[in-house]
Amino acid sequence: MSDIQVFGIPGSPFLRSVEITLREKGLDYQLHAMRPGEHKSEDYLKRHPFGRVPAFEHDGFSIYETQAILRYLDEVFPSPPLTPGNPKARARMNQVIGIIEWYFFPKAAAPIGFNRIIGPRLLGVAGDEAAIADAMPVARTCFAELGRLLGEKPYFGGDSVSLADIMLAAQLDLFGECPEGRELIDGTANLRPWLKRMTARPSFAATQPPPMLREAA
Ligand SMILES: N[C@@H](CCC(=O)N[C@@H](CS)C(=O)NCC(=O)O)C(=O)O
Repeated sequence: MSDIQVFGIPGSPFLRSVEITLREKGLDYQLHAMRPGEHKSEDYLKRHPFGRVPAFEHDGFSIYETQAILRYLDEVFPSPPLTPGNPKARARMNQVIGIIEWYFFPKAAAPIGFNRIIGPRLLGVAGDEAAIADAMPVARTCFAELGRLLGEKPYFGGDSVSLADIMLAAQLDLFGECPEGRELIDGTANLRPWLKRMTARPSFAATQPPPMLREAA
């Protein structure tokens, strides 16, 4: 039996991507749920020197960076596969993961989500409206591209769920909890039905963010 340990702050979409992937593969794991701030503790920084979540350990092998964790899980536990076999479909999956990491999360979801959701609801600090307004143009570009790349397909990698679908749906399920997120998701015709399909999966139902992040904005 494998020993799988996951470290993170509940509510983090990156942490949720790891938990969803584990559940899609039917793997048991131990979640070390941390409080906000604990990810900067001396102890945790030994595991993740950049002080971010999640971190992961499997049979003594420690690793951080979500996509590295997901790709590792998909190789070591290949069933069901979450990486398309076809090179073009795999490239699309990788492209979407790149968009999440380089544009969507740091330039749109982090500034908008922090100032609209995490700051006011979790940390009790008022949101910075100028930071939200500044992030909207790149957020719009992200959604236009994500809608185009999904096209008529059921999932980003084709006919079955891929790591990109898991990572993006975990992000959008939380992002959709603020007015800007809802407007952007609903304004991209194919994304709302795709997100509904993704969040209906048992792996998503079992990894809900804390209710305080979900309250109607
Ligand atoms: N590239 C990292 C990003 C992880 C990340 O930014 N996680 C956020 C939570 S969703 C975090 O740790 N934020 C805390 C902070 O920046 O202090 C990964 O893929 O794991």
